[in-house]
Amino acid sequence: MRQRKDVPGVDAKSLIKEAGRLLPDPARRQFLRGAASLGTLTLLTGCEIIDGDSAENTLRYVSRFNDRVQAALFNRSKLAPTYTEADITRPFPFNAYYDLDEAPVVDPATYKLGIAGLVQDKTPWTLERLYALPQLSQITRHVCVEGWSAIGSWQGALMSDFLQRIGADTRARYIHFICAEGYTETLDMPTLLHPQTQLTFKFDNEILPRAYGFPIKIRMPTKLGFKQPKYVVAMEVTNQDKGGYWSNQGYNWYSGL
Ligand SMILES: Nc1nc2c(c(=O)[nH]1)N[C@H]1C(S)=C(S)[C@@H](COP(=O)(O)O)O[C@H]1N2
Ligand SMILES: [Mo]
Repeated sequence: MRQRKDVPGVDAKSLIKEAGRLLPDPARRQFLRGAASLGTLTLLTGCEIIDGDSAENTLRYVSRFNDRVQAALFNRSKLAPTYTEADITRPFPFNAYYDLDEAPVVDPATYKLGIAGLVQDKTPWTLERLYALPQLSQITRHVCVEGWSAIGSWQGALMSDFLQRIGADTRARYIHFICAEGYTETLDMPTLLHPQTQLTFKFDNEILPRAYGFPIKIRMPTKLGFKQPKYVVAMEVTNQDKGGYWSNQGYNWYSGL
């Protein structure tokens, strides 16, 4: 995706409509059906939204409220649907904020996954060592906020196993991921500990091609596509939300499915 999301102007009507769209269900339906006003928004979100507050601030309050509701509803043991080989979308789409020929080229010989923050063992991981980890396979649906979805097959290490191996403090709130071309994403710990969250090395049983994030993609069938960093070069276990490429531009941070 290329376009920055439009933040509507100070026009109260369009602001309320936009804020309503950001609300999680069922609050959204209730809000849009009923008397949608800044007053009701304040009641619903518990944030003090005052007339004259900038549109951007108001939307930020509502989006944060949405994050809290989604995080509270997230069930760590509820599994996303899985599919069969025959369901795999071929060719699987490539997506990034640039064209494929501009995608990062990572040298496997010198690559190391950097580990930082609240972790006991910060030794960087070579690909040889990563590939020796026990691996799992999943065929799940990838959903992009731009309005397409596709079923793919991914293989890699279970993220919760990897975190245990490096002695990550899983009481920390987040992990911040950094990608080769500068894309970043912060993910919440409960999602990272979900049994389908994968440190992914392969697509369709072949080493991840450049298009799909060589050498590492974080794959989570419980989140929208833009929350799933490709070309990951470093991760930091932290209690600070360090944002992400698209959520910094107004997309909902949590973006659960
Ligand atoms: N490093 C990086 N990761 C990224 C992106 C990106 O531009 N750079 N785009 C995201 C978006 S919006 C989507 S939909 C998926 C696309 O993954 P795919 O190319 O494997 O389909 O990657 C996500 N991860
Ligand atoms: Mo996406």
